[in-house]
Amino acid sequence: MPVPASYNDITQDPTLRDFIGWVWYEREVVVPARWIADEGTRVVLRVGSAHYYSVVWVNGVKVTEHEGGHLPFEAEIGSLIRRDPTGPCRITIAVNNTLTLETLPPGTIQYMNDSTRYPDGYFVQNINFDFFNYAGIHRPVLLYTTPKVYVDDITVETNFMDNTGLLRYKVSVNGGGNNTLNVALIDKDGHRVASSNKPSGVLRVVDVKLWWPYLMHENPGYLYSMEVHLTAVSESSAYEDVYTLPVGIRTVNVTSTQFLINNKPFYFHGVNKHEDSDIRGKGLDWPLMVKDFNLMKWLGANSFRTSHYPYAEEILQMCDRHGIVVIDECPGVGIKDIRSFGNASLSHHLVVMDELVRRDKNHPSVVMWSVANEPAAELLPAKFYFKTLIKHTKALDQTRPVTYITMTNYDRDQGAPYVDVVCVNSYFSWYRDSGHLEVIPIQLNTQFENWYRKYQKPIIQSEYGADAVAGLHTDPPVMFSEEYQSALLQSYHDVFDQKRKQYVIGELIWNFADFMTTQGIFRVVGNKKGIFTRQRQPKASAFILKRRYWRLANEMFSN
Ligand code: GCB
Repeated sequence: MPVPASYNDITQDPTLRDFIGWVWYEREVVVPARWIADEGTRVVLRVGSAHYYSVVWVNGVKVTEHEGGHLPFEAEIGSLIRRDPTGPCRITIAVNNTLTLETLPPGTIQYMNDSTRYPDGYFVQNINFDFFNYAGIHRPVLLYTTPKVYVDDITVETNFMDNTGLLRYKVSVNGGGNNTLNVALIDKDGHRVASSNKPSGVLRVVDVKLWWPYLMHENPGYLYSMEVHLTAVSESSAYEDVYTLPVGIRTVNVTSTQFLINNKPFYFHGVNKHEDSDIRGKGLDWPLMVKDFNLMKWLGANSFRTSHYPYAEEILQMCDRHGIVVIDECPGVGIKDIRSFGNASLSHHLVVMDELVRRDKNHPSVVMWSVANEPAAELLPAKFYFKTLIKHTKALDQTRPVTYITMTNYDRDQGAPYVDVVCVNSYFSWYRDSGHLEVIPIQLNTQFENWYRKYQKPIIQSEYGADAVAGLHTDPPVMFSEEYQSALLQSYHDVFDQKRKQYVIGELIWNFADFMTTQGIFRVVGNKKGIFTRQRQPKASAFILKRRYWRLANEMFSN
């Protein structure tokens, strides 16, 4: 089985495509002899992500286990491989994709006990989310080394005053010893613009070049390099560790009507994505990733939401470099059952936010955390659940706003008082009033007015859209044709154009591309709400959005 990739679509075997349970990956590798010989080297095994639950062994010895399908985990394996320095290193990873009421996303296993209708022991996996539960090792598995004393983590928070950039940082070192640290900030031309020898502090950057979003500035995505140089002496050995972190200097603020980046109003004109494509499923794929960035830039999109789980770090690194703004969503999708609001679910959700913030906190492109998508926010336990979750996330990161994506009626949403930005999904003239495009102006207007009147917070239309089968044409527009999708989008846009003068701060189309879902009577080989097909070819709607997004960009640029 190739890695990285989902295993589901690789073979011709239908039982593997729809498999639920444990699968096993195993491979022998040869580790460089000097890694083994040098006791002062830490050898780390790192898994970018594996969906959903993983147990990892090296040479038959369990080294770690991890819950959660979209974030990295690692284990130090140096002492283990030193036990048998001449033998190969056998890495075994067992992965289980079963979802329960307490996983994120949640699901249930349902046994079908009627022996007149189902074979013995027959069960199905039920889920409450609209994408295929692809499984396997989705991101690269790496072996890397550090010295025994090493840079374990860096946190940066940025600000600026007039022309001076302020970079507050903290470096944590693990492994003890007598350390010397040198921290330097290098600009794109290779000039050292600030430095320090303290583990934490503030670097001042004169004539700062700020990090700006794509299409908001002629030089978007400006990154400095923060070079951290550690030298340490421990038990009479000397160690040296160097880590380079790309740093963008920018601020994010929210008022009751605006989203500000570097104190200027930012309007999200972007997309919702999925990690999804033919054959590889959710596996990381560089050509696909670069293609998607080219398409987003062609479209004039300045942002996307990582619906409905954290994406690969490589994608966020691209966002930093290209100035694409990100709403970073955790896998809290499909939390519908009241039993998924209990303590066990909440504590796992808090751990996932810890892992997510630790991984993504230093990306300038990430401007907001989304802790969930369309939870059953009307249930009473949602109040405590979201209050706790949002408070926890704000304590982890005091610089970014926090939201979750809602579809609950504004009057019954228990968590809305705690979010910084209201993010609403709606599908007028699709799931309700199907075929009646004429209701969009009134219903969308009512939606915005109600939410704003009640909460006085800026609003993002975090999803809207319609399925369109590429190549299907009807005039007058009929559902599932390219014309209907285009007409629906345009009706939404008319209302956005009125409300963005007031408190609507963004619009994210559902979806960037068609994507695979579970089989069901509402989906014809997947969800077809993409403005691009799954193979990344444009539908008519893509050209409508392209015209609109470039117009919006020109407006923002000239302001
Ligand atoms: C939604 C969900 C998204 C679905 C979409 C749809 O509200 O957030 O995951 O795919 O609607 O197409 O139904």
